[in-house]
Amino acid sequence: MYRFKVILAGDKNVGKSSLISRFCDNNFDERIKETIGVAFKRKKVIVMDNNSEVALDLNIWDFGGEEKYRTLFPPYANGAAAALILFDTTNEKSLDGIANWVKIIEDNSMPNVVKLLIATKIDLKEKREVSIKKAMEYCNNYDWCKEIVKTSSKSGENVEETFLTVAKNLLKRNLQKCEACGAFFSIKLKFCTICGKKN
Ligand SMILES: Nc1nc2c(ncn2[C@@H]2O[C@H](COP(=O)(O)OP(=O)(O)OP(=O)(O)O)[C@@H](O)[C@H]2O)c(=O)[nH]1
Ligand SMILES: [Mg+2]
Repeated sequence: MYRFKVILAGDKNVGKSSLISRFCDNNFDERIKETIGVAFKRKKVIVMDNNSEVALDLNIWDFGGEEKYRTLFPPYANGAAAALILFDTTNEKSLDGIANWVKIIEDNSMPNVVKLLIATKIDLKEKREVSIKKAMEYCNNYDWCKEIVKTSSKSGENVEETFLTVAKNLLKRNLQKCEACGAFFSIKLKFCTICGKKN
């Protein structure tokens, strides 16, 4: 099992904890409490690659978006292999925070960190303030941002898919398949950690 640190970033109330709760426990609570500081969950994900199943252990770190916790964010981003950056489609102001979250992530996470921009609460159509088109314009200055993933933790739409995309990218950026035995091992190594053959 390969373990990766995944962090969620975004302003207060954008729906970070709700996304994690839907993914890890298939649960949604309208009265969910704000996150105090930092919280943590684990979930195993199976990814298919080259006809092989690979199990990844995602260590998912949740973060309280409230201003008073901001000083905790850089150390929290330390060593993250993937970062989900959330904005709330019912709150235009939450888009403005993105640049700051991205900067701290790029300064503190792994150099090849997988970044994904997530639009939340897409079930609340009548309250929508941010169109995906507008968000896309805003994010066009990031070369890594090819698409915005549209999610609803209430309905579950695209939640599983989001984390599967993260897992696939983690695999692609961090692991290689041994040509001799078929096991996966770090792309930083020349020799397979299972059979010892040179790759
Ligand atoms: N309708 C709807 N409401 C949502 C969705 N996701 C979150 N919410 C609601 O939005 C509010 C904030 O959600 P949280 O998950 O606590 O947000 P957070 O980003 O973790 O907030 P902090 O911990 O304070 O940073 C709660 O009332 C949730 O029920 C969604 O997809 N649809
Ligand atoms: Mg929270």
